[in-house]
Amino acid sequence: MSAADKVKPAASPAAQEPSAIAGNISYHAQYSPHFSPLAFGPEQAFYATAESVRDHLLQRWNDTYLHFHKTDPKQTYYLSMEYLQGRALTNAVGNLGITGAYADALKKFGYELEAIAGQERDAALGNGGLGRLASCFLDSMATLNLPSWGYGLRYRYGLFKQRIAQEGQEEIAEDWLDKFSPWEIVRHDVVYPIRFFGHVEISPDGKRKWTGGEVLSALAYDVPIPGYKTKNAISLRLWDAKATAEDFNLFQFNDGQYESAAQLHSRAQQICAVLYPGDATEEGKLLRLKQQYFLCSASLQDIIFRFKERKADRVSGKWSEFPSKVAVQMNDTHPTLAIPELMRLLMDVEGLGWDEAWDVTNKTVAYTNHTVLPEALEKWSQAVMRKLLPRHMEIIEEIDKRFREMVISTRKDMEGKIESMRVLDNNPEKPVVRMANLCVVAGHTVNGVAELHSNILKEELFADYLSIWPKKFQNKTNGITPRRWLRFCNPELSEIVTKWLKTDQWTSNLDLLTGLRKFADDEKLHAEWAAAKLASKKRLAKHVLDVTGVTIDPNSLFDIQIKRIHEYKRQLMNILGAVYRYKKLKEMSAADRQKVTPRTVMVGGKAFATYTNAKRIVKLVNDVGAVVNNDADVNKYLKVVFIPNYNVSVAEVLIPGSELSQHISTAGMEASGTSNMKFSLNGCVIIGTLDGANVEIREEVGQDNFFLFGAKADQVAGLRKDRENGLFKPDPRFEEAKQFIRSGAFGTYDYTPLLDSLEGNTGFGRGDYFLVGYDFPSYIDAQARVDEAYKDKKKWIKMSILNTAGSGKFSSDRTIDQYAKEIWGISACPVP
Ligand code: GPK
Repeated sequence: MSAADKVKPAASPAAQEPSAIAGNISYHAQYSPHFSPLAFGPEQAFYATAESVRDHLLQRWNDTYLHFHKTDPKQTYYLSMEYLQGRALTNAVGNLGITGAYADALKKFGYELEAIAGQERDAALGNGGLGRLASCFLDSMATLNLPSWGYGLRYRYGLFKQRIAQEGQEEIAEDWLDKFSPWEIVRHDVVYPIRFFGHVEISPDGKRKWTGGEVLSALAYDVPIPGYKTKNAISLRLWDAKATAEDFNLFQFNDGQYESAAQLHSRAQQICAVLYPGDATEEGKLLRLKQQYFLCSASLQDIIFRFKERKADRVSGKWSEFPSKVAVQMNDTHPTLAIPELMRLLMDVEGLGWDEAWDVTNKTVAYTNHTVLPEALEKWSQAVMRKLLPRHMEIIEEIDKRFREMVISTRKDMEGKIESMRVLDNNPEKPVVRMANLCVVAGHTVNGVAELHSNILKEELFADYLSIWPKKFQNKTNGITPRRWLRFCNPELSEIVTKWLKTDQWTSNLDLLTGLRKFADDEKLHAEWAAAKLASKKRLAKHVLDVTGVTIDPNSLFDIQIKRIHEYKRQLMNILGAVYRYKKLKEMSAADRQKVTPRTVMVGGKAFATYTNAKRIVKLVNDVGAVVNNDADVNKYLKVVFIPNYNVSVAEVLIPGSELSQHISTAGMEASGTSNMKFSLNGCVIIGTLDGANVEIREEVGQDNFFLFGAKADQVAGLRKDRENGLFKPDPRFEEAKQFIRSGAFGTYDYTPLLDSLEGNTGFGRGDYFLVGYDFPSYIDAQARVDEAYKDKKKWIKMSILNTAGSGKFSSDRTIDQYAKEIWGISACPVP
């Protein structure tokens, strides 16, 4: 049926009333010609609705841009290679306060808003925590009215889709742009040249100029980001790579040389083709470095353009003013090239001397570290860097030289440390640029993402720099947006919170949640709380049935671990625990089984395509599930489910329905974790180690409301030594669980290499680097305490309430407010 059959189209952008909104949706269905006019199924309804909502966003975006332009405040630019935006429709209408009006409008076409919102594809331009953090930060920046923008890349294919087949995980190209994204606005007037390769020319007066090579164009796409209950909407500006008509060789084409005629066009397409191209090959490494430079160069050219645009007299200088108008935050080391690129633009294009350019750069850029895992600290081959970015390599060499000279002349005592602190590692076998060191040397501030992690940075990873720059190092404990992660994803619980707090202000002032503490024993609240949880559990169970075909019991304890699959996150310990539980259930009498707390263990997450052990873990969870779930003796008491294709919108279903969630990394290895905050906020109790933000969550919710186990961060090094020296005596339960898998109880797949990784340094053993063996007994004991606690319904609900009540600190509004005040020096600039 055509949209026009139901509602007369009306071009009324930013309409507020349901009937006017319906007219506008109808208008978009017919005059934004993406589909033929007669079709108006749920999919077409989604696109037309989104375009109608976009009208609201655009109006705000324009007003905000103009307001920032006139007020000329200091502005933050968040540079990130990743954003995990997920779906946008529910969030947009929710933040704009027009959910009800859009729901009513869609009813006129016979549609439910929720179902239409479910049509949207996730924008998955990120891998995991770091990317989702960037997206939560954008929401908070807009909500706090901060002059701030995000910059990223417009990947054609975002994070792969995961399919579970007989052999385990399969990766399929993701398709968020297969039709189109209704949220992005292409800016044909925002285009910058980006050079690769070439060489440096030196003019007679000594000036250096990078020239030659190949030049592509960066084209801007803006995704408007609305704040919650504010007129401000900021921008996520995503760059796409383009070649021009001039780059197209018509002569070659007419000569039948089709591929070489469009060579530059195809190179441009490669740049933003995929998020995180495999970098096992030299080509892959080069492409990844190109992506990073592309983001940094386009963003900085744009930032400088805007700096000049806002005041006419800046066209010819005033560079000392730059750091009072611009803050650049580098989200991990991926955008480190912002440092040499800003230096290059200031010196080679704007004509500043080294000292002045260095001063401006240093006062402008700051760096967030998200991991201490050595393999994740980026190091780029000097040869590759010199070939792709010859001028930047010169600048990096000069930064390195000046840093060494500074230390030698001012800090004799540090001389022995210089080699490891330098930006360049000139090891003749493999000379590299150490990106983290470059960030520390060049940035004005370095921050970790949770107290424990920031302390490890100061005491270990960056300890040597601390004595040179004691004030450079800070902590900014991560946070999550309470809009997406409670208000919109869990409407049942949100309503209860609003009702008992007698206000919905908690949505933007999350500390108000502490007001729930005084009702933690109230039976009426308990009843409402339990009913909301059950509703969410049923929704979750339906999702599980839809995507796996497995029926799970909403009255069992829902136990969830969802995150990227990584050995340090120890999904393997979780599944060994489930295997141990299964074995004990099998051994029990039927009468004893009836006393057991029924449990549904759910694990979800993607393994990096070439990470073999992570993929084996995915396979193991699936294999264990296939046996356990079909075992009629025990499947009333235990189910094990692998949730395929974990992403933001799946998390929005899983987290509200969770009762226990596992955050069980080896202490000291998870920088923060952010899903732990989302679970706790939704009244889910955590079983976890003293790692990352778990430490602070436990402090906030109270230690009685957190199931703690495992070694502490400061024990880990000693325990690894013990293990190496044969001093570790494994618990029989650990041996039993491994042996059960080795016996073939879960099929014929060879899990030997995976299980051997948990053995000592003998034979194939990798020494159990992640200390699963050491922590396993205390993990099993903690799980037994969970079972007992769950039997006492009152006690459990109280724990659940106290988790929500203690989550106020973990709002990304708090985190961003701290960044704004303590790192960026920016303040709110609300559109009047
Ligand atoms: C850290 F280094 C990285 C990375 O490349 N990707 C990523 O998602 C995560 N992270 C940490 O592992 C989490 O502990 C942390 O909460 C998250 O970044 C955000 O800080």
